[in-house]
Amino acid sequence: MIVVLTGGTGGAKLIQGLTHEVDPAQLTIICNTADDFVLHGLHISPDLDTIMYHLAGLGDDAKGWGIRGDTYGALEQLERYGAESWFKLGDKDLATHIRRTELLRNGVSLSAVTHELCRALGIAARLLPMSDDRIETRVETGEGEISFQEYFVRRHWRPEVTGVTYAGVESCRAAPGVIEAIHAAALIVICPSNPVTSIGPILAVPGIRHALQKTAAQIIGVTPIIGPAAISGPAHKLMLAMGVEPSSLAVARGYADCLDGFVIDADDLSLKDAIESLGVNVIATSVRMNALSEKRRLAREVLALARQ
Ligand code: GDP
Ligand code: FO1
Repeated sequence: MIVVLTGGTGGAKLIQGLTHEVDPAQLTIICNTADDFVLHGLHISPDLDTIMYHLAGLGDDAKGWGIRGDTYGALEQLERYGAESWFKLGDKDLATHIRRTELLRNGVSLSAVTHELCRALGIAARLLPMSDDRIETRVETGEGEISFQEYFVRRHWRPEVTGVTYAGVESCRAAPGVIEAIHAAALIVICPSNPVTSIGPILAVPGIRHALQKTAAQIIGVTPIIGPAAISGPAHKLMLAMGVEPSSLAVARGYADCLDGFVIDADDLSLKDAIESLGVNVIATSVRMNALSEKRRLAREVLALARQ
């Protein structure tokens, strides 16, 4: 069994590659839920949905999120009513949030809702939220504390960040099956996801980091950073705000207590020795994934590193 730790868009690319290289039924995907928020009275789980749509073959590769070919009629109408429209919810995507919200209101857990949605979409892989409890990444800025979606989408990651916290994480519990999957895995892949807002919250869920340290599985990470900057998004800005100089070395240091192997970009070959001195096997290759062939090649390299 292969366990994958992921956020949304960056992780979805590698997971797409993995589903072409191994039987998807072998995959258990543990997904960040600290980006979840409520808008229009609906429970939105952006990372779960990004991964779910990609696993179902519905994902929008160009945007990285949402459903391919979705329309925005409902959002236009909401806008006419004066509702908030900065978060672009497509018509089909809205159906996911309506169904999820209804089931949650009926007392169904987020993991059971996710299972139900994935079953309906014919997904063979197992997709687990990191927790059924509410955890929320809060971004502290010079203008006050805001949610991650407000910072990322509404404010286009412009406000200066002074800190990031995961509200609710200390008292949350890992979702059913998460710790068991980590212990039962032969390989665990830490996706090239945002280390602060995607992997950070997963590792902060009580029991997950400890399970990663104890499992007999090979743990392989892939960097989301080339040189001093993220391939996309604000990961480097958020690392700086956490007092860390952004680089693949810094990402590897953050995971070093769990890692067996780490994949960095060939442009960062000069960091290989420093990362290996953390006791981690390193390969330097091209970590950019645009075409499916690149996603598949990187997935194969991760599998090969685990076999080494
Ligand atoms: P989010 O929850 O939608 O932000 O998704 P993730 O946290 O999974 O992904 C965001 C991270 O993916 C960013 O830090 C990017 O640098 C990284 N990323 C995006 N595209 C690529 C890519 O092609 N290759 C790699 N290695 N990382 C990528
Ligand atoms: N990202 C954007 O940059 N703009 C959007 O309007 C937007 C809408 C959206 C709707 C549903 C969904 O599941 C994801 C959406 N995302 C959007 C992506 C989302 O903000 C990011 O993938 C992650 O939450 C960042 O971790």
